[in-house]
This record gives sequence, C-alpha cells and structure tokens, in this order.
Amino acid sequence: MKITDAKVFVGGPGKNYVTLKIMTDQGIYGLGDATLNNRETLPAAYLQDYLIPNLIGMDPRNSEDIWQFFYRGAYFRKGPIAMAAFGAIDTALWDIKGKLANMPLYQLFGGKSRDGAIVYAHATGADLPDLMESIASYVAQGYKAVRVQCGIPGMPTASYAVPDKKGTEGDFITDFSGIIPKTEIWDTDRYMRFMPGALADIRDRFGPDLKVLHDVHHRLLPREAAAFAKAVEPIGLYWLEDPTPAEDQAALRLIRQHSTTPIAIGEVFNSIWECNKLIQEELIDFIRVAVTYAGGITHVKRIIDLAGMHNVRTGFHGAPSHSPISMAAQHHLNAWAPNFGIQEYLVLGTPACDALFPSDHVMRDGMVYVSDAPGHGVDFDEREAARYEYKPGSHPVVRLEDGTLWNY
Ligand code: GCO
Ligand code: MG
Repeated sequence: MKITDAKVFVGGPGKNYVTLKIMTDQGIYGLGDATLNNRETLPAAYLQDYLIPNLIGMDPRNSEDIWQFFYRGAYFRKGPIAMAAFGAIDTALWDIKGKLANMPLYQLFGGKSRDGAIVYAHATGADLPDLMESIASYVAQGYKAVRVQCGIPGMPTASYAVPDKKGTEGDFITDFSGIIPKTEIWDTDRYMRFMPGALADIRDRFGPDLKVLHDVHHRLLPREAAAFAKAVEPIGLYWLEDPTPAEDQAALRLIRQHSTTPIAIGEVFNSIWECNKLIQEELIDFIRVAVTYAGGITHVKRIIDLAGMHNVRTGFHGAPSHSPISMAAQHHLNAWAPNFGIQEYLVLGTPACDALFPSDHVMRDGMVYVSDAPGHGVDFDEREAARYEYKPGSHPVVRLEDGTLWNY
C-alpha cells in the first residue's frame, strides 16, 4: 500500500482550520488537523514544502516509522509548527489504519473504558453577575463542568478571554481584524484581590457538585500563584490552569508545597520532553496537551501512558482553534484512556462547521459519545472548503499599566 498524494486546505467558518488529506493507492484517504491558532500558514507550508514530498510513496500503515522519520529526521526537533505538521500526518495515518481495519480508533487503542467522556464549557462574564448568568446557561444545558473567567473590577481593559461589555458573545481569543495585536492591560494585585472571592461566590451559588475550573493563563509569578492556589483551596476547584508560565517548571514545586488545589498545565507543550519532569515528579494533576500540536495520536498516547504511571489525568486542550478532526482523535483517546480526566469542549457544532466536517460524534448533557465509524469518524467536504480562505488573526499582547510586556 502506498501514499499517492496529499493536500492541505486552510480556512473554515470563523477559523483558519489547517486540514491535511492523505490519499492512497487503495482509494482510502486519511484526514489530519494542523491548526496552530494565529500561525496557521506555517504548519501548512511545512507540510507542503517538506513533508508531503517525502510522504509520497511511503506505506501509510507504518505510522510509527513515518513519525520517527519526520521527528528524528528533522534534526531541529520539536516546536509547535513542526509538531502540528507531524501531528496532522500521524492523525491522518491512524484514520487510514482504522478504515483499513474497519474499526473506530478507540478499538485500536484497547476499547472503551467509558461510554461518555465528561467535557467542560467556557463561561465568561464582563463582571460577576454576567459570569453567573453564563454559568447558569451551561448548567441548564446539562454541563457538569465549566471553566469560569471574569472581568476584574478596575482593570483598565478586559482581561484574558472575557468580553468588554456585558452580554457580548463571540471569540474573545482571536481578533480577526489583522495580525497586529490589540493590547490588554493586566494588574496582578486587582486580580488577586478579586478572583478568590468571585470563585467562592460561584461555589455558593452553584453548590458542591458543579466542577469549577479556572484558567490563570500564565499571568502569575510563582509565589503569587502559590498564594492564589492556597487562597482558593476551600472552594474545591476541579483545577487551576496555567498558574505560571511553564518555562520555569520549578515554580510548580513551590505551588505544590503550599496547596492541594489541583493543577492543570500543558496546552502550549508540544512534546513529552516538556511534560516528563512535571509528570514524573507529580507536580501536576492534569496534562493539557493536544493531538493537534503535540505530534498527533502516536506521541500523545505516549504522554498519556507516562501520566497514568504518576496519577496524572488527561485534560486535553480543546479551545475553538482545534478542528473537529483533532477533537475527534481526542474523543477516541478519551473513550479509551484509563487515566482520562476531562475534555475541554467549545461548541463546534454550527451548521457551517458540520457541513465542512461531517461526523456522528455526539455531545449531549455535557458528555461526548464517540462515533463508531471506522477511523476517527470525521469527514471533510472539499466543495464546502472552497467557500473559505485564510483570514489573518492575532492573540492580544499583555502589558502592565506602566507598559511592561507580560504573558498573554
Ligand atoms: C484554553 C486556552 C485557550 C488559549 C488559546 C490560544 O484553556 O482553552 O487557554 O483559550 O488562549 O488556545 O490560542
Ligand atoms: Mg488555557
């Protein structure tokens, strides 16, 4: 069996999804996702200019050797652009394998460990009452877990992923007005004074059963993060995410020494080499990597197995930037993984998105039920794809009030 061709598509409804389609001499094709939010053209170019010419003629069944060929063969290893491109190839090859076996991917991993996998939604508010309304609407839809982000009183601009004005809907992460970023102003003191109380109010209003998650988005210094994690301990968060930027992994030791609040990290990691110390030293509780830019199913499965040895559960990244293809790959891993924790899930199911990526995966009452179709179970409609083109977008940059650049 041979790979005969591969094509890359960039575009989609409200997102620049990077979709890879690998064709074979047996008429079976596989689909992968290399969407790297706000840098989408780069994995697409890596695939087109370097990887696809090497793929042609390879046997698609040898997904492990192909992964090693690209990873070890690159010489300059890792990095989100390369790992997103390798991840797309790997996911497409697993898709082909599943179609050849006529089995859904979870069967190839070892079968189902659960019927439905719990997911969490993003509740946001310009202020606390606005956030309470947003949480209530997710609870009414049956969600059992929500991530809560709130505007901070006195903060000069909206902070991470929250709207400027009450009741606004939309994408608060990517700004599609162009590649020159907007600026957010951040003040740690105001955040530290306000957020623990807001989280306590949320717990009071929604009771003990709702799983409440909060994302600090890398904004605190290690000592501040330790103090924050300690202050919110009585609230019983399901997790506190990215309390500090993860380049300084020793910071996690300080946080652990001061609190038992569960910590989730890893959405910006792209290899096992950024996860292994945090996992082996049991400094985190949830690993947040994504199939999209952590090298695909082959590599993420290794991370899951390592995590399982150290009581670390999965909590894969599922921001709206991932296409339904890598989300589906994660649904299959979530159905199988003995150490599954939770899945981040942003509503992808708009009619336009479903038309571009048809599938039978189901989200109901805050749980995802994986499809039994062979492979990952998501298709791609090329005629629909022709309606979309690349639109430049950007994440904001963050500065302190005196102008100092801070972590987005
Ligand atoms: C999350 C993340 C995202 C990121 C986004 C950047 O927890 O979902 O923090 O919302 O900000 O993926 O592109
Ligand atoms: Mg996050």
